[in-house]
Amino acid sequence: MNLLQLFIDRAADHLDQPCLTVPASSAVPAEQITFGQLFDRSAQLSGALVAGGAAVGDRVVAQVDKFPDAFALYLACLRAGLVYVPLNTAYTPSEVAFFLTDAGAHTLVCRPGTEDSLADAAAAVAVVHTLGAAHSGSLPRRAAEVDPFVGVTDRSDDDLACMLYTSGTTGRSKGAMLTHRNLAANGQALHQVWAFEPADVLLHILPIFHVHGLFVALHCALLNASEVIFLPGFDVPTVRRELLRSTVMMGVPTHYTRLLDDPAFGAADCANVRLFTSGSAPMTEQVFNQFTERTGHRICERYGMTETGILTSNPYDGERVAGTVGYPLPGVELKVLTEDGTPAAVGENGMVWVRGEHVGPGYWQLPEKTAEERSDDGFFRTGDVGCLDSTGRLTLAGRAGDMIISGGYNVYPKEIELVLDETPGVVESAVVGLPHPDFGEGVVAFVATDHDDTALTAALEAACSEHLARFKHPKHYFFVDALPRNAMGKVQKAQLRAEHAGHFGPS
Ligand code: MLC
Ligand code: AMP
Repeated sequence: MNLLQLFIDRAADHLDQPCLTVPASSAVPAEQITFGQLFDRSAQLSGALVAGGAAVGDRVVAQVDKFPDAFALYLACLRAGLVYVPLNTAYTPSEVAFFLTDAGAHTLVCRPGTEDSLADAAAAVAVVHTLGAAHSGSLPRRAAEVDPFVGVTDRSDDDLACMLYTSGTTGRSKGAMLTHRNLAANGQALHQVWAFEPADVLLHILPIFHVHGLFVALHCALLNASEVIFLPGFDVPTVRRELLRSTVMMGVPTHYTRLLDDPAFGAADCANVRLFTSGSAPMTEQVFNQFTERTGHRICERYGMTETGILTSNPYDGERVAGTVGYPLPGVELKVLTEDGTPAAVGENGMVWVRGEHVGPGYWQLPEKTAEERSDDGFFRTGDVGCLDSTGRLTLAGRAGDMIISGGYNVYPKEIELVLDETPGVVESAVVGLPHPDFGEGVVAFVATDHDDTALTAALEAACSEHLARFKHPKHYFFVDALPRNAMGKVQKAQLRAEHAGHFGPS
């Protein structure tokens, strides 16, 4: 079944009720649309995409800001059976070029004003449209000229709905494919375990180009036909104001630490809220406890990933334990295996493997990579290390690789090292994450060189600006004569992390 049909069915009795409310702010115009208007809008945008020649199964890549039409674009793709591929707005043209080519995209929808910088990248696609706030851009203009696409294209559960790029350990991103079934199963499981209620109002503070903001948050709201307060970004005063009439907020740990950094934030702000959830990055016990002390709320931490959706959650009614990510969601089979493939004992760390309807079919056009991460009996290897307690509650210990999670965004050191190593004067580099009070982990680079530090810093920053989204840029460079290596010749990243753990101050 087409996922959009599920949303339309759930909202059938609520078409005149508010769906997305954008409060007045400096970033985008205030706007409110109902469920009926959202679905109509998706039909109009779908009409424009199809009129441009996009056919069932084609990939539509979107790099757009956050406003109601951007969400309608996602639904427009579902409606016409197109595969929606959202991109982080921070990605540079050279990053976008890779995604367009790799996805074999038919259409690119980008921000008004970025067409020129994306012109080279867009040579790979048949159609380029722009989409901005307040119905601006060529896509809405085209939509006004053509007939809306009013039907919902028949899709089987196994057909692709979306593809989200997730950085690979080899430094290149992989397209994680997600089917209509994967998304429907995960949305319904979350809607159930977080006990959504008819009067819920979701405060939406996340970007809508990742699983967390697009699927976890918005699918729950759509399945519940709930109003969403749709904030274009995260700023503490606006969040405090809008929390007053919200019942649910989903965030990454950085959102919670920033709220706690405001000494005036407290229980009065949260009087109407029934559920705060956190995920995408580990939340420290300290933040969990401080939040409880200040507000009386125990944040419900959950764990997931792009390839699989959300896997576990602390219980809604039972005990939410700081530092743990709770129990598998309904439909999620989860096991922890030691290196020799046997089940880990209670309390023993091992690799987390998962299976279920929520797990995507693999990586786009990478059958070998897909097979590498999957066991013969269909379990997916998450790359996360953790342990189960005697009740089946999961605690994560970290990642098997050296991925950094900064403010909820994944950063793969290899991708940055490749850019740094290309810079004249760099012998070699090692990128690691150090504890950071705001982002959880902050990206830093150790650069082996005999060049002048100042000139080299400028050259490294220029190289990063050309090739890498800003959130991936090292926030500090350490210049060294040589990188520490072990007897096997492997760079000792753990040593670098330990020696410089206090660089950004107490975490
Ligand atoms: C922004 N900056 C970051 C950053 N975000 N640097 C490192 N890490 C980050 N996460 C930098 C910018 O490049 C810029 O740098 C400066 O900070 C200010 O930019 P901004 O855009 O104003 O930032 P801000 O709005 O403060 O963003 C912080 C944030 C954002 C925490 C709100 O990062 C965010 O929305 N994170 C959520 C990520 C998310 O949704 N993850 C879900 C992945 S799905 P300069 O140098 O220009 O000043 C997933 C699965 C699952 O993981 O389980 O959910
Ligand atoms: P992504 O590839 O962006 O989907 O990121 C998924 C990764 O984020 C997971 O594999 C985990 O390593 C991490 N992650 C998500 N939620 C949590 C959490 N609650 N605690 C710790 N790590 C998390």
